[in-house]
Amino acid sequence: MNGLQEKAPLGVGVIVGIIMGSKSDLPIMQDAANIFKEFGIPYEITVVSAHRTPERMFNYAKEAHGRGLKVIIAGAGGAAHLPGMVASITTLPVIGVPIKSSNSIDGWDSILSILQMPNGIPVATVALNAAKNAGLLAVQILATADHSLTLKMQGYKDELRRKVEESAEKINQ
Ligand code: RP5
Repeated sequence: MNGLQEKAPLGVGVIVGIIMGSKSDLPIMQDAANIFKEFGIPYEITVVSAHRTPERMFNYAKEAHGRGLKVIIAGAGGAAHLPGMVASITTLPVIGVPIKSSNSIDGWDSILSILQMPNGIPVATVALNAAKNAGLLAVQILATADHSLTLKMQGYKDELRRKVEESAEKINQ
């Protein structure tokens, strides 16, 4: 695969869109895709730049709901306007992933660009580079209308607990 088109065909069963400002964001954003693979959720992943392809961004956000998407995950770094601008166009929930990219000063620029949205246009902002948590949050949003996903998420959390208890036991020995 070329890394940016690994997905079901557009509009066929895809319920999550992962977008990012540059192909250079892919190593981080891949963590979200891995969560959807683990949970068996059809997703698409592509590059949409707010600054370099504003029309592509507008069309993506405008058409997302009609194409059947339920959640959008948007990652960007530096002057990271993609998540907020997409959120301003669509009624879908948007999860923003701040990325410490090559043009980031220290990552705070990415975080604040995505986090400090004006009233009325929320973006659910996860931690720096935390695309995995963005994926998990999207699963939890989808699980509110899908009991089988709730059960899978419970299993995921049970496994986290089991691992911590196992490591605590090892340290105690
Ligand atoms: C942002 O600029 C992108 O999201 C990326 O994080 C950053 C650097 O992009 P490239 O110069 O690597 O294309 O818009």
